[in-house]
Amino acid sequence: MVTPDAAWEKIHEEFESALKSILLSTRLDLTLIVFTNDLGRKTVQTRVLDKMHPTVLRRITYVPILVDAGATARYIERMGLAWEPKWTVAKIFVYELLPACFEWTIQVDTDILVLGDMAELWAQRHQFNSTQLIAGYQEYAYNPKNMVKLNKLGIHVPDTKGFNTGVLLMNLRRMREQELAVSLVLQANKKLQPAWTDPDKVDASKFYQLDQDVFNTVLMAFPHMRFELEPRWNVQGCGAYSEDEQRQLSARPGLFHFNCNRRQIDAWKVVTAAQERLGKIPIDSPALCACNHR
Ligand SMILES: [Mn+2]
Repeated sequence: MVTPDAAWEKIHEEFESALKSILLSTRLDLTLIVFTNDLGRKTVQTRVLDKMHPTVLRRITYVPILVDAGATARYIERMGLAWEPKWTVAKIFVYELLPACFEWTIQVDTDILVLGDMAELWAQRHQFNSTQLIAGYQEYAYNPKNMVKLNKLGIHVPDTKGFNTGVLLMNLRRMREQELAVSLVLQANKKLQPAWTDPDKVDASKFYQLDQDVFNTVLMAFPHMRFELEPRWNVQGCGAYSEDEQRQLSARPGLFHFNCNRRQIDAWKVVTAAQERLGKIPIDSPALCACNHR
């Protein structure tokens, strides 16, 4: 989970609600890795974990990782890029930021609500073939213009929908082995800056693609690395779902992702009912121990 400086209260609220929904949806124990700053680390400790019931706390191993200094910045520097790292960049370098003993991870934004059993999503890793390394689902508010720029560099990017990075199941071991692919794209991006349409506005020393663009660039140029999740694992606020799709996704929901100002999915019955149930369960409740809240 990634937490920016600004709007911490909103993020804290999102984080708490996302975590509660995860705990309620599965019996799995969690290694909770939170990418944040020092304030975020303390806030998660004092306002969330310290308040939890001991039986619930037993399920969680908390691993805060500070991204505003340290490994991310050094990694970017090593590639010769001067860049103000955005918070979400941690997603790209997660395989570098986590200890080598972490072979797999599920990476999620804070703006989510989980209703399906995370154990089912976790089990999807057994379905990966020998070349796949990241699983996700398509982006509903995708801008293909970013990809066109890469075609100019000879990186072939087919005209297909991109990947949303709000929910990713990652084979970290394989990502470490394939580090070259990500590096290549970052280097390509650096070379690309002067070719942008309005060069006056572009600082060539800075890196402009956000995490999702980088993932899409890699995964579209190297589609054999990509594993497609079922739509139920990333039901997006950006999505323009038909009534039929809504019915299907509501019948067996996995995870709701409130992107695009929550737009569509916020009003779905299954979402409002789950929000209401979650709201009635305080963070210190032993009910978060393990059950299924659907
Ligand atoms: Mn999000």
